[in-house]
Amino acid sequence: FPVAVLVEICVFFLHEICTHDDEKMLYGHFREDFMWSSASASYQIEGGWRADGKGLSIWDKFAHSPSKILNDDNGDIACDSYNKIEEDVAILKQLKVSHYRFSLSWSRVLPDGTINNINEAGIKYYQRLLDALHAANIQPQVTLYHWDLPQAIEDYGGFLNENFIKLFRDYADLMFDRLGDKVKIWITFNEPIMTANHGYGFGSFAPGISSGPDTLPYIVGHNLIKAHAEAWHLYNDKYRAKQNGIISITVNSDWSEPRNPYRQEDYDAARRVVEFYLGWFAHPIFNGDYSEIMKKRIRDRSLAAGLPQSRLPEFTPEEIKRIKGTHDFFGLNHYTSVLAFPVDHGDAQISDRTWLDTGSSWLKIAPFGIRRLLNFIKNEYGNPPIVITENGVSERGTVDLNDVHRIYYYDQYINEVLKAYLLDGVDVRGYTAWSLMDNLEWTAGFSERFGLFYVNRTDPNLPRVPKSSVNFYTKMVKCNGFPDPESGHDVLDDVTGPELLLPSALNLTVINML
Ligand code: GBH
Repeated sequence: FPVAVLVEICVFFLHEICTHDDEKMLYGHFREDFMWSSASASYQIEGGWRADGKGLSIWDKFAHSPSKILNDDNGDIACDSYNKIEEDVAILKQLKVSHYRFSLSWSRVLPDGTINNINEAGIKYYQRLLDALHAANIQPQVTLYHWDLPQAIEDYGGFLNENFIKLFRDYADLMFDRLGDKVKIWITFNEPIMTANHGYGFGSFAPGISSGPDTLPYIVGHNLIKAHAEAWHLYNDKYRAKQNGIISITVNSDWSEPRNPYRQEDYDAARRVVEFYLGWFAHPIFNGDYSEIMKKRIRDRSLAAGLPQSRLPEFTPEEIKRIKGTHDFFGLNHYTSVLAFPVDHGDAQISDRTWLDTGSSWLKIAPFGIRRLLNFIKNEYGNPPIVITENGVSERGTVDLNDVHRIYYYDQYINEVLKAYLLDGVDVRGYTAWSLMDNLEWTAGFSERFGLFYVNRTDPNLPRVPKSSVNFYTKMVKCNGFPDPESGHDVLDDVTGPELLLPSALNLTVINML
């Protein structure tokens, strides 16, 4: 061989070795029956806060308390989805998704939270929505609880009261009975950690309780896990045989890397972050009981603070058995990653300066994290079927329908999901884009916009207007992934516009926009 050729061969292989999987796009497809979905939540889109006998929820009350929500926005009208079933189903049809994930407003169907007082008008709204979805051949994924607890239940202590478990079971029973013939996929709770920590720890979310940040979140989590398990068993025993659906929980988690990859302490911190985030709920439900890491850490700190016992409540052996296995799939919401390292009072989390900003301060674009988190779930929780029930990105400020940053985000994140599926053998069954349309982003109000569709709030009709990402996501759905451009005849060939820009060019655009 002439030296020049040898050098060239070496350079070629060096390049192959050095370009990590993480950086290369992978071509390929998801399972044939892959569930492509987009999501919303009742309080964020419905409005109709007092329509037709609806009771108040903790978010109604919270939003009407001064300065809890940016600009004092509230969900009184939101996207008016209570009156816009046709419009919502029309945009889902435009997206060509096979599924739609939405949540039920508990106080719309049970104004005082209990089955003593059933609001038929509320149930009818969901029946009409389900009928419209079925007519459009879109399968519903229904969340029973996405944070809008009936205020009447909160008045009796909400999640802190063990009676919550029975109230949730009754509510679930009614919903399975009245809606279950039209629903094949149920989710009990959305992101329990947010209820525990933000609702009853920091108090930054409804119901805004911050009186016992070290203890109350663990009590809330404990009752929530038991309520989930009771709803799962109820469905399993009473409804599964005739309704033939599946039911599980959706947990959310960031992925966490050590800040310094050469420091064991940072590795341990990164592991703890995921174990306290995802594992708090996933471990009891998939593996049985809280993880040793969590039990030990909280016990040590409780005793060190002079308490007689751990702040983390204990499950009895019977409870451990009853909770373990109450899942039909692993529901996962994921948005971003962090770098962890230990400090005196816990584990600090920062982000890498190279990760792109978005419209939400907490959300940095770090696509590699979703693949690692999916692998973590595969390895830690017995390789369960995973449904990604939320993933997405926001913008704020000036409206620009050409949302190249969102196209970039979905392109990169979904490709990492494909790598997890094809290269790592993770059993990924579905992907859900958060969100279908711009909506009430909780305490950020309407200022942070996650939608594929823009909602023009200056027009009283609140029209849904497609952003450029609609076209992109629709093609992703139609292609069921990433067809190889060299194979010639694939649908992605007719993609035009920003998705053809090189990633580096896109990065610049994204930075300029935000
Ligand atoms: C999901 O929560 C929700 O399920 C959905 O309703 C929501 O609209 C969507 O994501 C977008 O946020 O650093 O104290 O400011 C995502 C969970 C919410 C967790 C924001 C981290 C940071 C709050 N994330 N939170 S803070």
